[in-house]
Order: sequence, then structure tokens, then C-alpha cells
Amino acid sequence: MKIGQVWWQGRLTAAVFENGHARPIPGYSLRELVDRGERDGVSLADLAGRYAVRQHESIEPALPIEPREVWACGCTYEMSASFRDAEHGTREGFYRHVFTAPRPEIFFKGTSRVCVGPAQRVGIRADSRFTAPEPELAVLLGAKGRVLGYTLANDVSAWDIERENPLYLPQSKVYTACCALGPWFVTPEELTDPYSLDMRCLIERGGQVLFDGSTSTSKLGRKIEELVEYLLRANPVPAASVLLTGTGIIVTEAAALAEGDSVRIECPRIGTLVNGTMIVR
Ligand code: DO4
Ligand code: MG
Repeated sequence: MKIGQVWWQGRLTAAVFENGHARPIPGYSLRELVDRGERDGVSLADLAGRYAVRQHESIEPALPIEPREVWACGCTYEMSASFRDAEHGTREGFYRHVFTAPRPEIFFKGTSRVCVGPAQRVGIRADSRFTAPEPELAVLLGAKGRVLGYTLANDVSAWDIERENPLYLPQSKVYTACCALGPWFVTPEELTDPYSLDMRCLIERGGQVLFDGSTSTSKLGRKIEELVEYLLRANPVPAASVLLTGTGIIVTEAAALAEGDSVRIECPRIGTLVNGTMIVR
């Protein structure tokens, strides 16, 4: 099942998506539906099947959830680790160590305050000259880290700020509209194997494709359960939070994001997430 949110009757409302249409779930945001499912011990798919309206509405997907917390993993693909070692001149493999070490890199990406949904604009910091999209598989977490669904995420990052000094990572990662999510979550009953997903990212400017890169989650160097287990160590992340699993696509500096660009992340088994860009101050 595909489940997310739509703007319906003046509020963000949970909805099931089928054949290009939405079936809203009156009275519930997706966060409220997750909480209800946890309280009653019922799966999201069961709740949605019970409460979604029967008629199909022509409404576009919105931000699929207002997450309580957003966390993100880094250097989970060899590509991301080796690119960063090259960027920082860390020949000894500062980032490669993180790719291979037992403990993964996990950082706080923010709350729903920094999230945007499909067709909304992601942010480019006014003080960054090289901001890049990081297309990632993301998971919706229930209580105790149970995976309730999979979606696409853009961990938009000011790479030049990170490049200046790794201690600037939070400033490169966390700011207004730094995280796009969508178009919806695919539940684990429908998406049984998250390790064989093709992902592609295109950056378009003025109708021209500036960048086109792809990867597969088969290159993800860690199991999602392992990432969640580390995330929850001494850190009881609440239900209705989201975890980004890292990028396997590295864009070139020539394709640094500029205002007005369009970033398209495609994953045939999940959907397509398209966002414009804007400068944020
Ligand atoms: O270490 C920096 C962040 C890495 C990251 O966000 C990623 O690999 O996706
Ligand atoms: Mg990332």
C-alpha cells in the first residue's frame, strides 16, 4: 500500500494512493494514524483500509508526514565515502573508515520544520556556492524503530561548507527546506526487498538536463535494521520519525544547485519526487 498525505478540507490529511488518485482518511494526519496504529497494535495498512474514503479524489500528494524527528546516515555507500575523502584530501580514509567501521555515521537532520513535500522548493543556503541534492531511500519509523514504510528523500547539503571543515557538517546539513520527502510511503507488505531498488537523480535547468546519475540500493553498505539499531542506542527516537539511509549518487560541482533548478528523484518501485529550488537566508 502507498500511504502519505494530501491537502484535504483545509488540513494535511492521511491518504491512500491508488492508480494516480488519493483516498483521504478523514480526521487523521499520517502522524496521528501512526500513533493510533501504535496504540491499538494495528498496522497502517489495516487502519488505512478501514478508514479511507471509498471515492478516489484527484489530489496531488503533499508532504507524506510531518515527522517528529528526521535523522540521516552518511557514508553508507562506497561512492559517498570515497568522494568525501577526495574532497577533504583525507588519504588515510577518514570517511572510508566510517563506511567500513561497525558504527555508522548518523546525524540529526531536523524536524518537520525543515521538511518539504513533492513539488515544494528545497533550500539553497545563501552562503553556499556548492549545494547538492543527496537522493536517498528513507524509512518511516514506528515505536522501537519498527519500519512502517519506505519513501524517497533529498538530503540537500551545502557541500562547500562541509568541505571547508567536517565540523561544519550541521551547518551544511540543517537549515530551512533542507529535506524533501515523498511522494508517499510504500508499506513493507508491498515493498518486501528494499535492497534492490533502482534510483536515479536528474537536475534540470531551463529545460536542459544538467546532471543524470543513478545507483541501486544493492550498493547500500549496511542493513537498515543495523542503522536503526545504532540510531536507537541510548536515544529513544519517537514513532513517526524518519531515517534517511545515505546517498549513492554524487553530483558534479558543475551541477551545483542554483535557484530555479528542478531536482527529480526517481525510483520505479516507490515513485518520483520532484522539487524546485530557492535561496534561503
Ligand atoms: O559525512 C557526511 C554526510 C554524508 C551523507 O549525508 C551521505 O553519505 O549521504
Ligand atoms: Mg546524505
